[in-house]
Amino acid sequence: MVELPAGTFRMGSDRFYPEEQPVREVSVGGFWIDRHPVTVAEFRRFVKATEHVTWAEQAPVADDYPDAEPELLVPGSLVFLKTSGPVDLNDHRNWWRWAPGADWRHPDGPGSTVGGRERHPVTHVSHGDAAAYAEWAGKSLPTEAEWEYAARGGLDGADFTWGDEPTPKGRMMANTWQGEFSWQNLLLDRYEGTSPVETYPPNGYGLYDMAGNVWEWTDDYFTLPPSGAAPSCCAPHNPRESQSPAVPAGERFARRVIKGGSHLCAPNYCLRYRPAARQGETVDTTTSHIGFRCVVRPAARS
Ligand SMILES: [Ca+2]
Repeated sequence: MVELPAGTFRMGSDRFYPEEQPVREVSVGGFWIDRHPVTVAEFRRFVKATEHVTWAEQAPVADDYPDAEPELLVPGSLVFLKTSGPVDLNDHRNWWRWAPGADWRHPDGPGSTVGGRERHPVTHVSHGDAAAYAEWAGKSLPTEAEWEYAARGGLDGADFTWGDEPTPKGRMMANTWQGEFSWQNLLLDRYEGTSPVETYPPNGYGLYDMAGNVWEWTDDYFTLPPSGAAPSCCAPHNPRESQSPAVPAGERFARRVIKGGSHLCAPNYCLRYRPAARQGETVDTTTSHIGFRCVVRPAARS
């Protein structure tokens, strides 16, 4: 892990998507954070030690999904499937496939394995799976403020974790998607799916994969940031965007914030391999492009 000092930084961005606005000053205490996302090998040790059964390995409960066809109420997860040509980018069902039998050991569905992917980030984990791992490891999931502070690597206000240039001197700095999502992947970064952690350069804090590769769960419930930036005299300290689960109308599960973007983020669709970028993901969602990493906070002084 890497130890980060306490600090104040500008959280959010006014230059991209509405859910990142406004820029506001936020402070966090010092903490330790994993150098890279939790890998398949690390997650396997957790499962061996605890016999944890992940969310994706359990059949959904019919009461939670009253509209689902009974044959879909089997263990499974969402797997990305590249389209054969341009599709309506407003409908994610065009590239997400519900794959019975997909889970962290079978990231592309039945028949696939994690052989050779031990150093890739674990995927197909729900927020609860990530929290269970963190507890087992004696760690915690980061707040969104902690995650973003870490991702910025000391470059306050920069668009990317490495600066403001998308590809400085032509160098690929993260595993994202080059070309036209969701059908044309130019592979300028060499990887179509996930990549081994630490493949691309670290940020200023020595942290790897804070952009791209996989989205990472945080422990914050998803809401829009407070409007109106707080005055710099009183930057809120490690604010939780919301302390209580706000379950959207018509949904069964709350949303948590995911950060960092993934290998599926392309400029034409989702320019979210940036520290300010954020999305809300329902806690029961597992996919081939979401993972996590952990933090350790100093013991609270009494
Ligand atoms: Ca890529």
